[in-house]
Amino acid sequence: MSKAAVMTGQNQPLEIRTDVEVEAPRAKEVKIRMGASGVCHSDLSMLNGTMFAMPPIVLGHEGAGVIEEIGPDVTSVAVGDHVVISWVPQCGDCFFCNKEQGYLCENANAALASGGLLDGTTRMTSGGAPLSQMAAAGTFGEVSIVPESGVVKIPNDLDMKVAALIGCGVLTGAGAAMNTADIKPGDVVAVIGCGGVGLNVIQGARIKGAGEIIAIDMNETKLQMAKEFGATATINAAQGDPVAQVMEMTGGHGADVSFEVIGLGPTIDQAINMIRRGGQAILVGVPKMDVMIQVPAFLGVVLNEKTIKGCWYGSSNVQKDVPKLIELYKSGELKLDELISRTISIDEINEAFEAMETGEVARSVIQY
Ligand code: PAD
Ligand code: ZN
Repeated sequence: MSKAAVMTGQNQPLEIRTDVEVEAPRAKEVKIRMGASGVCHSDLSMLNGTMFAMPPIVLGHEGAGVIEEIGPDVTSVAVGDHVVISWVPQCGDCFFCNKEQGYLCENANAALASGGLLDGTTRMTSGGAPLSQMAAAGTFGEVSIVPESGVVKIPNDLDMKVAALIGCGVLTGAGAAMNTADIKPGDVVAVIGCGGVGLNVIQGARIKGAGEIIAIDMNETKLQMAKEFGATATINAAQGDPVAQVMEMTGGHGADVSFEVIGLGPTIDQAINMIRRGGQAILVGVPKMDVMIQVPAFLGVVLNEKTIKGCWYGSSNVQKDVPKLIELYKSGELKLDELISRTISIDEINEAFEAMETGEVARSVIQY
């Protein structure tokens, strides 16, 4: 039996269960002893109803651990390997994977919607009842089963907390800047929302050679952190209209590229309105289902040739991008230790959600 933090209903505190049974991995699945898991806003979004959840469910999708057991037909990893979990298990052979868009993998999408693994069923039970697994993962559990295609092997000496963060916040944020957007050296980049994901957008933009990076948040602590990650200017959105301020800072043209990394209608509008003619607005934050994009087709998009582009998992092909990000971390270009505001135990998960809501932390990371 093992321990896991379980969502039992919308807006209910997660329950710490100690009676979780995890069955043996089936074909092309692996059992993972979790080393660490970050707490991402998407976990909170499942809990508060922004994203669809199927309780009882083990939340958590940003994790890393050690392979404890492998199921039949597993060939790419072995017992004892250290791995980062990919919450989009990329099958490598579907319509999208064949177009090198593994982040849109068809098989992964079906699993994500099912609350289970690739076959739609879960490997965890508590009190005899099945527990769903968020994003074919469920990293708020000491032990989990994930698809073989949902793990990426990493060096054994990489700190588990750092590795966990790569699994979502870093792949998504840095990937949004390095893969999804087309940032040219010298570009003016604006990032709205400087949490765990937004800070990674900032450092991805720095690595891509952005000339100016304008960080926008309502929280002064986050704006200070944004500077450490590469922001060259900050705007406190609680003190005046960020669009007007970006326009003023760019001689009235607007930013070359903006990123929305919160998931709110008004900040999505800001992201679209603060880019220049010919600019790109990249939407990363996950909004509620009923949020609409409001933009005049002619004056907003056609005449000004604006690109509005969604971003899923930083457009990452995980088997290529995880090693690349680890290299950037080792060379000192990618700051990952600095993202960890708090190291907590699984028992403190509800406090971690509170800290996220008050904006105190970039990331709380559970150490198992
Ligand atoms: P977070 O809570 O750590 O950060 C959000 C930041 O936004 C905080 O610093 C807030 O202070 C700031 N903020 C809130 N409201 C405003 C406002 N009106 N104006 C300016 N700043 C504001 O979240 P996170 O970084 O973990 O996640 C950010 C979003 O990204 C969230 O919606 C999450 O679900 C989404 C996400 N998307 C993907 C993807 O593939 N698209 C992956 C992972 C996370
Ligand atoms: Zn996440």
